[in-house]
Amino acid sequence: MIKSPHWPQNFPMNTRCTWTIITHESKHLEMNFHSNFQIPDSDGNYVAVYDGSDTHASLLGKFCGSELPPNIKSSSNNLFLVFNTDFFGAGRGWKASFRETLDPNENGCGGYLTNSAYTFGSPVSNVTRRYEKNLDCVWIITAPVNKLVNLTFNSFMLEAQSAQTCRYDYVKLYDGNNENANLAGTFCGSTVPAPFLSTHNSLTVKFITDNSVEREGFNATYTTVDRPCGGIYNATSTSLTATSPNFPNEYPPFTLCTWVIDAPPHQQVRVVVEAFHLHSGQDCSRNYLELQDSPTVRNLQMIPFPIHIQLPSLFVKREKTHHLVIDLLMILCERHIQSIMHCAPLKVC
Ligand SMILES: [Ca+2]
Repeated sequence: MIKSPHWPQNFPMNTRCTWTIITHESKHLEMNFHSNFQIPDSDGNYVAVYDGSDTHASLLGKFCGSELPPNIKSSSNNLFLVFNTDFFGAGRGWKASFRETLDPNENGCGGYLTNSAYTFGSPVSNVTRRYEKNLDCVWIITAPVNKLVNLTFNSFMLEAQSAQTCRYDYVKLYDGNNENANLAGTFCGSTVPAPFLSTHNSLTVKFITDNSVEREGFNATYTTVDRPCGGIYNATSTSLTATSPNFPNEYPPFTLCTWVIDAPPHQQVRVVVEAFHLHSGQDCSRNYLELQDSPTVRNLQMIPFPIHIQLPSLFVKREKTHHLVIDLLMILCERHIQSIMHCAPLKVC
């Protein structure tokens, strides 16, 4: 464990500290910052991590602010840290822990996966046919934009939980591209976890083992699949069509689709709802189409319900930002036509 000077009190100004972290030659290092990371933002305030023994090694990250940095893995057996502060603003600083781990490339303990489909699992000893002690493996799976990651466990045999908690050996799934993303589940024991479909185009799988009791481990396969609806799109002068799933047939129940549409700077997004038919209800809480002018402004225009829009219905962004979010929530089903939208940038006068 290492930390900034005076932690958790404010660190001193105009200070430079360095740390060299070394482990066994065949091993690698993983380092993670703890919560309450706080380095006031200024040019001379930062903590920098280098993938080697000095600042000539490649820079893995330079961090300040209050957002927790991602976990870091070395490509060799050492890491070099620099903590620099200037005369502007003191803060609590940071605390980090590190541990030795396996080489992601040679032993399959984690790595960055970008294939459209791949099978991976716990690194297993050739002698015992069980996983090793003290593992900390992280796989980060990234699919193309507007694709999702579908992960299925083929086998799963880890040390059992204790007091209903997976505290010894476990697998954690994070619904995003790092360990700060939403935790989707923690698994241990011998029950094979259910398949998992990511919310966006990335998924992080973490595998931890402690220093006693090893089992056969796990094996999992992921595939990348198309989103059923929604996605991130760039509006151009050519119209883009968005529809509810299965359009023009009945949409599935309990579906939330989000389209994020960006236009180039100084242009607007124009949406024409050409067809619209959601299930009738008391209000908009169960089935609705919502247009937001930016991610932070909600309910700019919520189409009231029950409704059958007179066509064509036109929506033009009012703000001069170039970001539009469209949410379509469908809980009850209705046959026939639902919604279709065209988007095109519109020049701001
Ligand atoms: Ca264990």
